[in-house]
Amino acid sequence: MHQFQRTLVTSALPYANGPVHLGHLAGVYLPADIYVRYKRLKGEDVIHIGGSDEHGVPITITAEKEGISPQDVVDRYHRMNHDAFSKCGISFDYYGRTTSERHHQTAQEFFLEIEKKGIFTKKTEKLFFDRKADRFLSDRYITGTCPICNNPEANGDQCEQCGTHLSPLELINPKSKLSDATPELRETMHWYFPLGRFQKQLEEYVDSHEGDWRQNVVNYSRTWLKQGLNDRAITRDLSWGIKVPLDTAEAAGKVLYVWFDAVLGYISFTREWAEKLGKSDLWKEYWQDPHTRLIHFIGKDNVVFHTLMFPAILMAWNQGRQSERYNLADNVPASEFMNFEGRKFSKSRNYAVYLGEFLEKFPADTLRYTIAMNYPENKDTDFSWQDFQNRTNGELADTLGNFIKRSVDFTNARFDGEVPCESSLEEWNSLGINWTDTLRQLDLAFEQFHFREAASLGMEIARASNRFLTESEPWKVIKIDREAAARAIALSLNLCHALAVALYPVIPETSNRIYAMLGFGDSIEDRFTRGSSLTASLLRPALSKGHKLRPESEILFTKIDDADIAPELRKIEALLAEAEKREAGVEQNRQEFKPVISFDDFLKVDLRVAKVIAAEPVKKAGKLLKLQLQVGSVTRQVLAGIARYYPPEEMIGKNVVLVANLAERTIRDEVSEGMILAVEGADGKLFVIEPAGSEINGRQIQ
Ligand code: B3M
Ligand code: ZN
Repeated sequence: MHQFQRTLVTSALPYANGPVHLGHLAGVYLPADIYVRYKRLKGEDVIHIGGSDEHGVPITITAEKEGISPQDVVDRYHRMNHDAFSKCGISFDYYGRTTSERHHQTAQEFFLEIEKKGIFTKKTEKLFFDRKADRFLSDRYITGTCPICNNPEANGDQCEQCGTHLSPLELINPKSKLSDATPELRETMHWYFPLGRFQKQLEEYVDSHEGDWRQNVVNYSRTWLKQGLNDRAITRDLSWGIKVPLDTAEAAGKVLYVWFDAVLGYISFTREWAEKLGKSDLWKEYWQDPHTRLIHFIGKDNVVFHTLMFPAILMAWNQGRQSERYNLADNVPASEFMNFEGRKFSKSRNYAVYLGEFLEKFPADTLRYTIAMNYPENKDTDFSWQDFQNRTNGELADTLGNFIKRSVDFTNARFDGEVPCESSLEEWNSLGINWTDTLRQLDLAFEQFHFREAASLGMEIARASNRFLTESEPWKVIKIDREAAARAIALSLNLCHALAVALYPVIPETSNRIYAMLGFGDSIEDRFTRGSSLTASLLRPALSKGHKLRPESEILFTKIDDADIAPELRKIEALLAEAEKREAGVEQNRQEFKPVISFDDFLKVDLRVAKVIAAEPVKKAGKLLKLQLQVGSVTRQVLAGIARYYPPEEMIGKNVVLVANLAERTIRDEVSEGMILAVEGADGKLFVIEPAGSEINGRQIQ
């Protein structure tokens, strides 16, 4: 084990194809931010790199739908997400975009290096091509009928209705989403990354992290490894993306597969960060110095890209090199999912609370705290408005906010806004808080990504502080023993300071407001970069006698009334109702009824039960069966368009419903004396309606 000097933290690059929602925040961005803020508190060298994933087919689909360019789409969502993150206090050192020049260059550099080493393989395959649009169609651009559930709007990669993963070749009646044309199969050549060649190295890599990686991360990776790693296509026939950097005919019109380029974004953005600082080589210390720790924060759906794909790409780069070798990730803390009011967030179904919108109504720290307390570390968790309201009102406002305000107000009112006396170590250690244990537990919790526990430990200190102040009653005691009151309030102020520090990674803005009330002119970030220490802030009182507070206090948290969240709850209800309707399939079979008719009109239709006594195909009319029906004592001949669904012999003996008084028609020289009733199934198949009962032949249906 080597000593780590530096940490590079990355957060999954959200697609710039929609706004990020609370689920993303909970799984990736908040945990990453809490982690880096903690590292900064400890005075460690850490940077947090993130940015937008701006390639990929869904972006071009959005662009086409809206009639704008893919660049317009990514410009919009890059800005939107970047804004939402900064409002939420997610402190990226750099937030890049995969459309940047530097990124294109970096990704191409990797492609060329691996190509030069002869690692890629090339394969020709048949893919759907849209002649009208003159384009190859990626899976997402193809729709058709699902072979499993007959959903007529299945996508080329998956059927949303039954959840089956599909290949476009399996779709019945495939159609191009671009032109509605039926696509044709055409040959095309692509570059493949032979993951299998790195199988052994990857197995060793994953094995070496057994025990320090989360079990789910090891398990997902092993499931893939056990199946044996296959070649993965890393190019596509598309125009939006990073061009395959070769001047050959076979490279024309091809771009890198979005996942191949996206993971390299972490590197490009670190380079851009360094360039922005005017130290263009600094990025190498973060990627190529083996004493730097690399941590990827991601959601569980992205695990294998980070534990197998990306490491394999780096292994391919490193192969045969003595210098400029890249580090592999030391940890990949992948989260489970945070649900929303008991259901999965779903962008496509609009079942989500978007981060930007949320922060227009409620402050970031109340959200950060609630989400930290529901961090989906080992299992899926849930965000509910009720829980958000309870935590805000009870834990943040009543416990933390109230304690800070009472301490500061009392000092300002009765002790001239100054810390009235020195607090001793002995007093500090008699508050009912074991500081050494707390510090150790906090450190473990933050370092091992147990963020729920870290936030709870902070809140425990707040509870103990609140209890101490309430029990020591300095506002009463001061009337008889000013010194005792001074000692109690000095301790309380020191507790305010400790709380600001301990809770800083989770609620940074609040911590800085506490710092300001305590009379510090600069932020916690500034003070800690200049050498303030976490240990010192917790293990002993930090404020000396005479330390001046700011004369005004403020309310740190506003309570949330039922009325504040009522509209949100109503919105959920509407969204849930919609989702349920969709699930029940009501949406799909929306009933459109014909115009109303009178009862007399209805009585005009003579419906009879009839029995099929003979059936044969009609020559030159492949759809039709000629049926002889027994209706009471008479027989009728009817032509029915059911030949594709019923062989003639299967019809014989069936009871059917005959429209007995329909005007005669002649079809293909055959007379049809009525119609039989049938119903169309999901895929257009007809089912003949068969009334049950043996003594009903010839009866009228009423
Ligand atoms: N954009 C997928 C996602 O947002 C993808 C992550 C890339 S990380 C390099 O879930
Ligand atoms: Zn299906």
